[in-house]
Amino acid sequence: NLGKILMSLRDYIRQNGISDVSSCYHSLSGPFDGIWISDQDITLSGCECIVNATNEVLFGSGGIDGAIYRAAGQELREECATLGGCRVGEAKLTKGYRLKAKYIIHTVGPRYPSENCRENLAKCYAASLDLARKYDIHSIAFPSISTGKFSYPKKEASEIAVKSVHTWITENDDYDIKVVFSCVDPKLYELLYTRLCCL
Ligand code: AR6
Repeated sequence: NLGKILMSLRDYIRQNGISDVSSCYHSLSGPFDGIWISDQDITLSGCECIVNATNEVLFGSGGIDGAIYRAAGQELREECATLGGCRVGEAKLTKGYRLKAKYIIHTVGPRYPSENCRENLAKCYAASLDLARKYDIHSIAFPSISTGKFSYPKKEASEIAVKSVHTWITENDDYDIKVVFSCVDPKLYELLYTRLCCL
């Protein structure tokens, strides 16, 4: 219920244009073995890098993709157009433009159902973290990839997300990185939180 009240408050604030306070009341919980969870809109994240759940042509208009393009501005579209697309399970990096985040990592989640969708979803998290490490990024916010338009069941997607991020952190324990799941959907928040508590 608290999640629903916060979502309504967030909508009220957005509709009334009081955007500068909307980052003040989000909750950040953790760390759960190095991983955090937040109910904040990812476009407002204070992390050095945010991850975009996009499509193969790196040109979206709805969901998280649309929100990131609107917040980052036209220059982001222009840079994305030079990247030659992105395959499912892979990741590409751009600047963050008008976002607080310095970088955006764009990854393409699998549609559900599809061949190897479980492996491909896990690959999105690992590929994004590999790229973050390559660019010396030390804080990164993830959305719940594929759980919107691409219809991945939320419970299974949450298990895969937590497992793949946790595995990556364990395998890269020489590298200091703060990973945040940025989750505006109360049901997903609860599922991710529950998985994180089991670590
Ligand atoms: N902050 C955090 N999470 C968000 C936000 C936000 N501002 N907005 C949405 N979400 P989706 P997909 C969550 O559909 O399933 C796009 O149009 C949302 O609650 O954006 O990977 C692309 O262009 C959901 O749980 O991504 C592709 O064509 C999650 O983000 C396609 O949709 C992902 O929802 C990608 O589909």
